[in-house]
Order: sequence, then structure tokens, then C-alpha cells
Amino acid sequence: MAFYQTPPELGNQYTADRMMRSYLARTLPKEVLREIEPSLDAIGALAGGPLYRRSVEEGKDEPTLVQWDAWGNRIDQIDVSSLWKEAERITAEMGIVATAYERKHGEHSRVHQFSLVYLVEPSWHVYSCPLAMTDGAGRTLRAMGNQALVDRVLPRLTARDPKLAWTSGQWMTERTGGSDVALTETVAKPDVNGDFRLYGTKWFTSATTSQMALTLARPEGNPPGGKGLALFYVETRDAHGAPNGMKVNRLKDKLGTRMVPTAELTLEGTLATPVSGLTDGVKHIVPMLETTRTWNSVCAVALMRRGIALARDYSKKRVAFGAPLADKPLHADTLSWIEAEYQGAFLLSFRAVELMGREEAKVARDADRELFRILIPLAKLVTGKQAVAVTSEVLEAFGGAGYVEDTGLPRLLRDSQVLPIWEGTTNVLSLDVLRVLSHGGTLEPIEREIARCLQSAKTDDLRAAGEVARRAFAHAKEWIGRAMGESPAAVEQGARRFAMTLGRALELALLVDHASWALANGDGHFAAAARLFSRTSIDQILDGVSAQDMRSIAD
Ligand code: MFK
Repeated sequence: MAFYQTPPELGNQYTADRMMRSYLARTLPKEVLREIEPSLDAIGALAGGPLYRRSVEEGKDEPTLVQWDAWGNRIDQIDVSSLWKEAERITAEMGIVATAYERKHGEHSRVHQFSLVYLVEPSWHVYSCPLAMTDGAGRTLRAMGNQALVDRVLPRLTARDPKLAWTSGQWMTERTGGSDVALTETVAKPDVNGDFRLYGTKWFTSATTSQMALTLARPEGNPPGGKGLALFYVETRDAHGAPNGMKVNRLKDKLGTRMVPTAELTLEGTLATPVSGLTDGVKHIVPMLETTRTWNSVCAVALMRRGIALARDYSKKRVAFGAPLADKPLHADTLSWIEAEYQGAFLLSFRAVELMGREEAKVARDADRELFRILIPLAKLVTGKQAVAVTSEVLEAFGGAGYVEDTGLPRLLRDSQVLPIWEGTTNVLSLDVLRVLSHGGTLEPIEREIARCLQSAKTDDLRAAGEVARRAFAHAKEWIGRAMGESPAAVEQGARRFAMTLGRALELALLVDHASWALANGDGHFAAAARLFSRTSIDQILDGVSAQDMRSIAD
């Protein structure tokens, strides 16, 4: 009989997740874990079962844009996939956004919420995109203290009834770019009742089907630069369902996230309400950026985990050269490497999540807030890069099948590739790390965090692994002191290596800490991962790199 390969399968994504279960057991009070576990179990079953199967089978179900109706009216109707419609329902009913705002478990509510996100994300075609912005909009409106908008919008963004639920967009990127947002060209002209009308083009508006958006525009007469921008609230349709003074020019034809309806918009008199005054738009949108960057990092970890789960299952089913791949030392070595990367990434992401939860529950100390500020860009930039590397390796672990669309595998890599790009590229986030230091911040929060983690190491091998993290951090600290003495250009040139070193050193320290706890509880798995991770490239600082050399190589 001809040979047919058995495909990989997934079980309940919560019960099968050793990392998540072990992490939650360490960090959550027992009663909190007991209370939230049924929701994790339910979403894990969905994500590893029916939703996963649909995500593979419906992998070509992309959004469409209908610009005109039969009678020539401009309607700009975007239709999304049926999986996205299902995701809308699941989000509301399972409280994927609401959990963080209801705050039933105080400071642990963010861990609960992001655990749900992490478990479901790879099975619903990046529905996390509108949800990240929805969450970001909720946090931003609260932070800005605009009570009228909070009252109008928050019940919608956090609704558990799908009929009431809204999502939000975030329209920042224009043709001038997504990084240097201060160049925004959209103009805001005063209208009645303190509202404005917006005129301009938004070049990348993800999840354009959202009912509302937060966006930046320059009130007429304001000076150039980020300070001269204001943050506006927009509803995308008027009371009759007609577009609010905007046209959808086209949907973007993207490498990945293909089920996300990302569009180019022309604003031609869009009614908009200022969120908080008529200046400082960039500063006012920061809570949105903090939130979406944290989501980005959790989604990076989720995609890594999904790829590894599939590759591991496949390695037990695929026989080559006389044995299952799982029994081949070289294959096992490759899977171990990506597992260790994922574990470091998981712990860094969820550490940021913990701190967000502490801040919102008002139990954060100054030290927590300082650490959170610098962890956001670090977690986003390090995990985004790891997700691309890990999912690329996952595809290779399947050989040719990993390169074939209807296995659902290539999507893992394509959807990962957006993670280092949107919400701030790796380089822009490296500069954000420098911004922390230039705005009165120090490296102390990281130094303290590493020291805290290493305290728990009781075995020689874990102490040695921890020492790698400590030395890498010390090298980064010494390098930046030297570069600052040299020139601003020298600091900028090494910013990415500096940030990567801090991020990976933190990941290693957190892994040592977790491994020490697990070892004390009879589980040696994480200690092995910590040993392996400590032998990867943690310290990425390059001493003696000349700016001239770099220019001449790049040229
Ligand atoms: C599914 C669809 C797929 C689509 C594919 C993806 C395509 C790409 C789509 C996108 O384009 S997504 C958008 C990506 N863009 C970003 O996330 C923004 C990236 N740029 C930055 O992050 C810049 O650093 C930023 C715009 C935030 C700042 O630029 P500026 O104009 O140089 O701001 P400046 O003057 O440094 O900061 C203004 C104020 O904000 C300062 O406060 P003060 O006025 O009190 O001094 C800063 O301290 C503060 N600030 C800036 N960043 C901050 C911050 N505060 C806290 N945290 C931060 N991260």
C-alpha cells in the first residue's frame, strides 16, 4: 500500500502546555489558579480542536472590499472571514478583553487575560490585531481621564454580549511613515460643539472594520512635530451606518496577517472628538503603544509555542532513516534549541504582563513601574525576532510540508514576520530603550531584576547559567557608559545590540529563576533549558566596531 503521512495534531492547548502550567503554578495564588483554570481549559480545548482545524481549512478565506453598491453609491463594505466572525463572538463571550477590565483577580487579571490570548491567538488568524488596539484604546481613554468617552466607549470595548461589542483601530501610520509619527500630515479643522473634521490619508489602518479608532491629526495652526499633533476619537460609521467622511482606497496586499483587513483610508471631513486637549498627540497615544506592544510580545510567544507543539507532534509521527524524527539526536537538538528560545521569551513577556497587572491594580511600587517602562520595548523587540527565527525553524522541521500552504504551516512564519515590524520596528524600539535612559531612567531596574532572579539558583549549573546573564548585562552597561562618552552617534549605532543583550540577559535570568523553582518542585526540565539557553548568544555587544567600517559595509 502507498505511504501517506499522518499529519500533526494538537490536543488541548492548555493542558498540553508544560511552560504555561508551570509558570501559572509558580506565580498565581492557588485559589486564583483554581478559579481561572476552567476558562483556560475551555479555550485550550477550542484552540487545539475545532478552531485549529478551521484555521487550517479556511486558510484562504481573506477579507474583501466592495467599494460601490449596484446603484453607484459608495459603500466601502469590508467583509471578513467567517473565522473572524466566530472570533468576534468568542472574544465577547470568553471576555478576552473584558477580563482585564473587570479585574476579578486584582493584579493577576492581566495574567489571566493574556493567558487566554496566548492560548487562542494562533487559531484565529490574527484576530489579536483588533483586540490589541481595542485594549489599547480602553487603556488610553482611561489614562487620559476623558470620562465622557470612557462612559460612551468602554462598556462597548469590554462587552460580553457580542451584539454590543465594539473593537477599536489605531490609525497612526501615514505615507510619511509609521516610525516618525511626528510627520503626520492629517489636518484637523474645527467643527461645531468642540469637535473637528479630519482631512488626510491613513496609510496602514489595520482592522478597518472596527467601529471606532484613535488617531492623530494636527489641529489647524498648530506647529510641526509630535507636540503639535492631537489625539482624536473617531467612530467609523454615522448613526445611519454610512461611512464617517472617509473612503477605503484599497486593502493592503500583505506578506502575512492576510485575514486582517488592513486598508488605506482617505479622510475627507471625518467627524472627530479630541481625547485630551489639542496638543501632545504622540505623548497621549503612549498607553496605546504600551498595550499593543505587550500584545505583540505575547502573540510572538504564542506563535512560537504553536509551531513547537506541531513540530514536536510531527517528530513522533514522521519516520525517516529508520526511526521517528523524535529519536534522531540532531532533530532533538534542533527542537531543544527552539524550545529554550521560546521559554525565555515566554517568561520575559509574562513578566511584562505581571507588571502591567500590578500597575492597573494600583499595587505597583516605583521599582515595578520603572521596570515595566523598559521591559515593554525590550520584550517586544526580542520576542519579535525570536518568533521569526523559531517559526522559520519549525517550517524546516517539516521539510517540504512546511513550505506548502494547505498544511497551515507557512502562515506561522508569515504571521510572525509582522511582529518585528508593526508597533515599532526593532530599531525604533531599541531607540525607545535609549529614550528611557535619556529621560532620567537608569539600568538599575534591570540590574535589580537579574539579581532577584539569580538569588534562587541553588545548583552549580544554574548559578553558572545565571552568571552568563549577569556578565552580559555588565558588558552592556559598561559599553553604554563608554559609547556615551564617545558620541550620540556611537550610542545609536550600537542600540540594537545593547537592547538585544539586555533582553536576552533578562530572559536567561528569568529562566534560571523559573528553573530553580521547578527543580525544587521535582521538575528538572527547565534547568536543562536554562543550561542550553545560557550557551546561546546572550551577549551581543560588539566592542571596537568602527562607525566608518559599518558605513562602508552598508554602502
Ligand atoms: C495586520 C496588519 C499588518 C500591517 C503590517 C504592518 C505595517 C506597519 C503598520 C504600522 O505602521 S504600525 C505603527 C508602528 N508605529 C509605531 O509603533 C510608532 C513607532 N515610533 C515610535 O515609537 C516613536 O518613538 C514615537 C512616535 C513614539 C516617538 O517619536 P517622537 O516624535 O520622536 O517623540 P518624542 O518627542 O521622543 O516623544 C514625545 C513624548 O512622548 C515624550 O514625552 P515628553 O513630551 O514629556 O518629553 C516622550 O518621552 C514620550 N514617549 C515617546 N515614546 C514613549 C514615550 N513615553 C513612554 N513610553 C514610550 N514608549
